[in-house]
Amino acid sequence: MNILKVSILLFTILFIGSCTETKVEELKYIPTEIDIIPRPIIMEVADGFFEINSNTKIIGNSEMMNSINILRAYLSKGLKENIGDNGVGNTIIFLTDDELNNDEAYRIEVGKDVLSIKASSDKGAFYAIQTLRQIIPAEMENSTCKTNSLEVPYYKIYDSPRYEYRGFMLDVARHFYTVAEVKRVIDLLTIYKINTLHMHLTDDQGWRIEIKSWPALTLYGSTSSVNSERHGFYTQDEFLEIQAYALKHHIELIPEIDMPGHTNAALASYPILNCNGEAPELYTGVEVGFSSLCVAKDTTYAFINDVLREIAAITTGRYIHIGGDESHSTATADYITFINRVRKMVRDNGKEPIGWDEIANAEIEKGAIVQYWGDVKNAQLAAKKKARIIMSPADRIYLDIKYNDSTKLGLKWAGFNDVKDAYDWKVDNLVEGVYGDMIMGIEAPLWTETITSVDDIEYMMFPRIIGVAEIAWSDGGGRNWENYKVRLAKQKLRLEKLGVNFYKSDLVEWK
Ligand code: TNX
Repeated sequence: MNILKVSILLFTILFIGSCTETKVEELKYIPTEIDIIPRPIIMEVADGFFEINSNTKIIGNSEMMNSINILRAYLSKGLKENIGDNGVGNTIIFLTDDELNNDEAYRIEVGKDVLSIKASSDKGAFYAIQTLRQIIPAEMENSTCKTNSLEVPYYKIYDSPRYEYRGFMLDVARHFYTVAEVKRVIDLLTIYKINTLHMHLTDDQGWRIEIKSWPALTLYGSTSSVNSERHGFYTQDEFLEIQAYALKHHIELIPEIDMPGHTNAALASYPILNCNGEAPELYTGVEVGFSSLCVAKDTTYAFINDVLREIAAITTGRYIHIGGDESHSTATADYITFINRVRKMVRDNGKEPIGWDEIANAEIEKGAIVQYWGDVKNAQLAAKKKARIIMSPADRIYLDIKYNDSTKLGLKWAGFNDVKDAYDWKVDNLVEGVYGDMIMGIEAPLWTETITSVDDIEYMMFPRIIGVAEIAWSDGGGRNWENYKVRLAKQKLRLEKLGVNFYKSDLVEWK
């Protein structure tokens, strides 16, 4: 017997051997109350079950093939036999429903012979799968033991998101994360219907994206990080790989090139970008507000245009984020001139600019996108100028802020954001004058000054990101903390099965 066969045999024995622990086979899921997060708009359950087994076929529209394949793969992980399109038993069918007026909306109807998923696009179908995933046992997320069948209660669900923008931001500049690590984050975002991944690609501590026309940005500018702990960069091919993975999960990538401040890594890489022609040292600390591109130099704009052109060429999404925050070393008048000019340059490169709330002080037109993070006056100014506002209140949903005094990771400049703080707020009531349609959506940023591993990322994200996802998807009259915390407690097994390192806050009675 060769080594391969021996190891396969050994693996098989171990695999069967471990089956005594988790018996998915014996699992019956008894629905007690609505406990899907984010909570669907309408959800009814009746007596009876649709049984998924090896005879079940999954069929549907070719436009929904991406979702169909994802569901097949998901179910095949936990079922003894793979599930395909030529079973002779009952049917899971994906259908187009053009009456759904939002391409992320979906319906699920479960009966004895048919489980139907209806949507107007693959997006809606994909979110239906995420809901289905929470209806079937959590053991399916990671089963050491395979089951013959699964039962899905007779559910009728109609669902549609409140906000079109449901985001998470990862700062890969303070500390760098590999392609595989970012994919892991995408996998986890998917479950809770987050649809935007904003990547903070550049900052004082490092430049993390290859720009072919300015190679020193990565040859030199990527070699630093906070405490010199984790540096690196993505080649454009790697960026494309992350983006393709995100898109398959219906997540739009937003690259951020932060300017004119937060630019020490670029300034250190090219003396010519500095007003005095001298490059500063690379930076490994955590201060902010000390760097600025040279606003008066033509070279600066030639540089920015090259960067924007290359970024736009590899970005399939609609947006490029230009940062614009904490530019304390740029004179106000210069800042305004700079933002006006750079926003136009983004548009000339075929993308829509987004900026942190400080950009409201520049000449922004109706419909410009402003991301509120901390300055109420900026948010109100943006509202007055009829901007569209992304809500990222630092004192609620900054995921790098500590849960409480005993949290080892994180910062506390914005107070503490415990699980309840991150969930228990009303989007329309947070900033006076900022409400309704002017709010485009919600984004929870994770800055990584103190974060150095995926375990750390997960610990700060979870469970807060689950609450953020619900605010973004299902906010409305009925949402309240007392009800939410009971539903959140039930996510424990799923998070454990997924191997998520989450914070078990005392505020929640984990089941
Ligand atoms: C503020 S929020 C920043 C970041 C820091 C963060 C730490 C914003 C637009 N800028 O540079 O990493 O606080 O919480």
